[in-house]
Amino acid sequence: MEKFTKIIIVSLAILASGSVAQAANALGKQPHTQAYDLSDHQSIGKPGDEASVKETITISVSESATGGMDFEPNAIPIEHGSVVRFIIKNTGLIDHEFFLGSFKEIEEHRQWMREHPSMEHADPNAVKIPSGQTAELIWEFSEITNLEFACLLPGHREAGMWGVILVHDHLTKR
Ligand SMILES: [Cu+2]
Repeated sequence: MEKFTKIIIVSLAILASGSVAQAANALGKQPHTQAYDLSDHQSIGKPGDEASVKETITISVSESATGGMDFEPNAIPIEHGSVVRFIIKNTGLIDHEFFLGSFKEIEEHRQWMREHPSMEHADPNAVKIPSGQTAELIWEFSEITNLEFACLLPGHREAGMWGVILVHDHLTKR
Protein backbone atom coordinates (compact mmCIF):
# COMPACT_ATOMS: atom_id res chain seq x y z
CA MET A 1 0.00 0.00 0.00
CA GLU A 2 2.75 2.42 1.00
CA LYS A 3 4.73 1.61 -2.11
CA PHE A 4 1.67 2.29 -4.23
CA THR A 5 1.22 5.74 -2.66
CA LYS A 6 4.87 6.52 -3.35
CA ILE A 7 4.47 5.63 -7.01
CA ILE A 8 1.51 7.99 -7.28
CA ILE A 9 3.44 10.82 -5.65
CA VAL A 10 6.40 10.32 -7.98
CA SER A 11 4.09 10.27 -11.02
CA LEU A 12 2.40 13.47 -9.88
CA ALA A 13 5.79 15.14 -9.46
CA ILE A 14 6.73 14.16 -13.01
CA LEU A 15 3.44 15.51 -14.32
CA ALA A 16 3.89 18.77 -12.42
CA SER A 17 7.42 19.37 -13.71
CA GLY A 18 6.16 18.71 -17.24
CA SER A 19 3.51 21.39 -17.02
CA VAL A 20 5.97 23.91 -15.56
CA ALA A 21 8.22 23.35 -18.57
CA GLN A 22 5.23 23.80 -20.85
CA ALA A 23 4.24 27.06 -19.17
CA ALA A 24 7.78 28.41 -19.54
CA ASN A 25 7.67 27.48 -23.19
CA ALA A 26 4.40 29.29 -23.67
CA LEU A 27 5.78 32.44 -22.10
CA GLY A 28 8.86 32.32 -24.30
CA LYS A 29 6.60 32.28 -27.32
CA GLN A 30 4.85 35.49 -26.27
CA PRO A 31 1.21 34.67 -26.98
CA HIS A 32 0.52 38.35 -27.63
CA THR A 33 2.33 38.25 -30.96
CA GLN A 34 -0.64 37.06 -33.04
CA ALA A 35 -0.59 33.58 -31.59
CA TYR A 36 -3.26 32.42 -34.03
CA ASP A 37 -0.82 32.98 -36.88
CA LEU A 38 2.01 30.75 -35.63
CA SER A 39 2.67 27.72 -37.80
CA ASP A 40 2.59 25.16 -34.96
CA HIS A 41 -0.69 26.54 -33.77
CA GLN A 42 -4.12 25.00 -34.08
CA SER A 43 -5.92 27.01 -36.72
CA ILE A 44 -8.87 28.92 -35.30
CA GLY A 45 -9.88 30.77 -38.47
CA LYS A 46 -8.97 34.37 -39.25
CA PRO A 47 -10.19 37.95 -38.94
CA GLY A 48 -13.33 38.36 -41.03
CA ASP A 49 -14.20 40.82 -43.73
CA GLU A 50 -17.18 43.01 -42.84
CA ALA A 51 -18.69 42.71 -46.34
CA SER A 52 -18.85 38.90 -45.98
CA VAL A 53 -20.68 38.79 -42.65
CA LYS A 54 -23.26 36.03 -42.83
CA GLU A 55 -24.51 35.96 -39.26
CA THR A 56 -24.61 38.29 -36.26
CA ILE A 57 -24.43 36.82 -32.78
CA THR A 58 -25.12 38.96 -29.74
CA ILE A 59 -23.46 37.99 -26.48
CA SER A 60 -24.01 39.74 -23.19
CA VAL A 61 -21.51 39.78 -20.36
CA SER A 62 -22.14 40.64 -16.75
CA GLU A 63 -21.44 39.81 -13.14
CA SER A 64 -23.87 38.29 -10.67
CA ALA A 65 -24.48 39.52 -7.13
CA THR A 66 -22.66 36.47 -5.78
CA GLY A 67 -19.41 37.18 -7.65
CA GLY A 68 -19.96 34.94 -10.66
CA MET A 69 -19.25 36.33 -14.14
CA ASP A 70 -20.52 34.96 -17.40
CA PHE A 71 -21.20 35.15 -21.09
CA GLU A 72 -24.75 34.59 -22.31
CA PRO A 73 -24.99 32.46 -24.40
CA ASN A 74 -21.94 30.37 -23.49
CA ALA A 75 -22.25 27.60 -26.09
CA ILE A 76 -22.51 28.72 -29.70
CA PRO A 77 -22.80 26.49 -32.78
CA ILE A 78 -21.43 28.06 -35.96
CA GLU A 79 -21.55 26.73 -39.49
CA HIS A 80 -18.17 25.96 -41.03
CA GLY A 81 -17.06 28.73 -43.41
CA SER A 82 -19.28 31.43 -41.87
CA VAL A 83 -18.13 34.97 -41.29
CA VAL A 84 -19.69 36.03 -38.00
CA ARG A 85 -20.10 39.44 -36.42
CA PHE A 86 -20.08 39.17 -32.63
CA ILE A 87 -21.74 42.02 -30.81
CA ILE A 88 -20.68 41.82 -27.19
CA LYS A 89 -22.64 43.90 -24.69
CA ASN A 90 -21.17 44.56 -21.28
CA THR A 91 -24.10 45.18 -18.94
CA GLY A 92 -21.88 44.67 -15.91
CA LEU A 93 -20.23 47.13 -13.56
CA ILE A 94 -16.63 46.32 -14.46
CA ASP A 95 -14.64 46.07 -17.70
CA HIS A 96 -14.33 42.75 -19.50
CA GLU A 97 -12.86 41.30 -22.65
CA PHE A 98 -13.75 38.73 -25.26
CA PHE A 99 -10.84 36.56 -26.37
CA LEU A 100 -11.35 33.87 -28.99
CA GLY A 101 -8.88 30.99 -29.29
CA SER A 102 -8.11 27.31 -29.02
CA PHE A 103 -8.44 25.80 -25.55
CA LYS A 104 -4.63 25.52 -25.44
CA GLU A 105 -4.04 29.12 -26.49
CA ILE A 106 -6.50 30.43 -23.94
CA GLU A 107 -4.85 28.48 -21.15
CA GLU A 108 -1.41 29.80 -22.16
CA HIS A 109 -2.77 33.29 -22.43
CA ARG A 110 -4.54 33.11 -19.08
CA GLN A 111 -1.24 32.30 -17.36
CA TRP A 112 0.47 35.11 -19.27
CA MET A 113 -2.18 37.60 -18.16
CA ARG A 114 -1.83 36.50 -14.54
CA GLU A 115 1.84 37.43 -14.64
CA HIS A 116 1.32 40.61 -16.68
CA PRO A 117 -2.07 41.87 -15.47
CA SER A 118 -1.70 45.31 -17.03
CA MET A 119 -0.94 43.92 -20.49
CA GLU A 120 -3.08 45.42 -23.23
CA HIS A 121 -4.40 43.19 -26.00
CA ALA A 122 -3.74 44.11 -29.59
CA ASP A 123 -4.79 40.77 -31.09
CA PRO A 124 -7.43 40.73 -33.81
CA ASN A 125 -9.01 37.75 -32.02
CA ALA A 126 -9.63 39.78 -28.86
CA VAL A 127 -11.64 42.85 -27.96
CA LYS A 128 -12.10 44.87 -24.79
CA ILE A 129 -15.60 45.73 -23.61
CA PRO A 130 -15.62 48.52 -21.03
CA SER A 131 -18.49 48.54 -18.52
CA GLY A 132 -21.76 49.67 -20.09
CA GLN A 133 -20.37 49.52 -23.63
CA THR A 134 -20.67 47.30 -26.68
CA ALA A 135 -17.81 45.93 -28.78
CA GLU A 136 -17.66 44.08 -32.07
CA LEU A 137 -15.44 41.37 -33.48
CA ILE A 138 -15.72 39.84 -36.95
CA TRP A 139 -14.27 36.39 -37.44
CA GLU A 140 -14.17 33.86 -40.27
CA PHE A 141 -14.58 30.29 -39.05
CA SER A 142 -12.65 28.56 -41.80
CA GLU A 143 -11.81 25.41 -39.81
CA ILE A 144 -14.02 22.67 -38.42
CA THR A 145 -13.03 22.72 -34.78
CA ASN A 146 -14.11 23.47 -31.24
CA LEU A 147 -12.94 26.79 -29.86
CA GLU A 148 -13.19 28.68 -26.63
CA PHE A 149 -13.98 32.29 -25.86
CA ALA A 150 -13.09 33.77 -22.51
CA CYS A 151 -12.37 36.89 -20.53
CA LEU A 152 -8.72 36.66 -19.52
CA LEU A 153 -8.59 39.50 -17.04
CA PRO A 154 -7.13 37.92 -13.90
CA GLY A 155 -9.77 35.88 -12.07
CA HIS A 156 -12.56 36.36 -14.61
CA ARG A 157 -12.35 33.06 -16.47
CA GLU A 158 -12.11 31.36 -13.08
CA ALA A 159 -15.34 33.14 -12.07
CA GLY A 160 -17.13 31.63 -15.07
CA MET A 161 -16.36 33.91 -18.01
CA TRP A 162 -15.81 31.36 -20.73
CA GLY A 163 -17.77 29.49 -23.34
CA VAL A 164 -17.41 27.19 -26.32
CA ILE A 165 -17.88 27.64 -30.04
CA LEU A 166 -18.60 24.52 -32.08
CA VAL A 167 -17.70 24.97 -35.74
CA HIS A 168 -19.37 22.18 -37.68
CA ASP A 169 -20.50 21.45 -41.21
CA HIS A 170 -23.73 19.69 -40.31
CA LEU A 171 -25.63 22.27 -38.32
CA THR A 172 -29.32 22.76 -38.80
CA LYS A 173 -30.01 26.18 -40.27
CA ARG A 174 -31.32 28.61 -37.69
CU1 LIG B 1 -14.16 39.75 -17.46
